[in-house]
Amino acid sequence: MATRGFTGRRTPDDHAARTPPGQALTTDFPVLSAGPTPKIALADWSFTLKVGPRPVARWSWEEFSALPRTSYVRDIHCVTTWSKLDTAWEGVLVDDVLAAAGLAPPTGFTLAHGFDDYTTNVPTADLVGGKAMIATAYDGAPLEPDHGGPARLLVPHLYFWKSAKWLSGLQFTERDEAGFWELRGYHMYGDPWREQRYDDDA
Ligand SMILES: Nc1nc2c(c(=O)[nH]1)N[C@H]1C(S)=C(S)[C@@H](COP(=O)(O)O)O[C@H]1N2
Ligand SMILES: [Mo]
Repeated sequence: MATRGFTGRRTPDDHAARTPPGQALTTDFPVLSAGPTPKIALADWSFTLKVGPRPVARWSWEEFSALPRTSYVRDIHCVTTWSKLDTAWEGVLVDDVLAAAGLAPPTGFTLAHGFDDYTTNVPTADLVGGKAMIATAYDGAPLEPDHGGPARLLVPHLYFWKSAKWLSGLQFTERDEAGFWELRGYHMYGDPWREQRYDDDA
C-alpha cells in the first residue's frame, strides 16, 4: 500500500495557517446529507466509469477491493464553515481506477454520481495526479454509512460537497455540467482558499 501526503511534524501553531478564510476548526465529524443515508449491500454495490452516456468500465465490490490501495492524511473544509485537520483516509486513487480501466483522462470534466442520485461536478484535472481518491476507509475503519460508505469520492482540496458520498460512478463529460448543489447556487469549482462558496463568488 502506498502512503502519500506525509507532511512532517506539525505543531498547533500551524493550525491557523491551515484554516481557510471564513472557516473554524472542529474535531467532530459532522454528517451532512441532502436526504437519508441509503442502505447499500456490498453484493449490490458496483462502481461504473462512463464517458458521456457510455459505460466503459465497471467493478463489483470484490473487483474494486483488488485495486491498488493508497492512504493519505488531508485537511477537509465544509462550506458550512467547519474544517477538520489531518483526516486519515484509505481507498483507491482515481489515477489507479483509470489505469485499471486502461484509460487516460477522457474529457476535461467529471460528474460524480451517488447512489442517492446526488451529483457534483469537478474538473478532471482535480481528480488525478494523486489528488483524489475513492475512499473506503476512514481513520482505520471501514467508512461508516453516514459518511458515505461503502465508498465515497474524496477531493479534499475543494469544499466537501464535492466529495460525493455513496459513490456509484464517475462520468466524464465534455462540458462542466452543474451537479446537485451547483444547480442550487453553489460554486462550480469550490476552492476553500478562494472562498468559492456560491456561484457569484469570484
Ligand atoms: N451522495 C451524496 N454525497 C454528498 C452529499 C449528499 O447529500 N449525497 N452531501 C455533500 C455535502 S453538502 C457535504 S458537506 C459532505 C458531508 O460529508 P460528511 O457527512 O461525511 O461530513 O458530503 C457531500 N457529499
Ligand atoms: Mo455541505
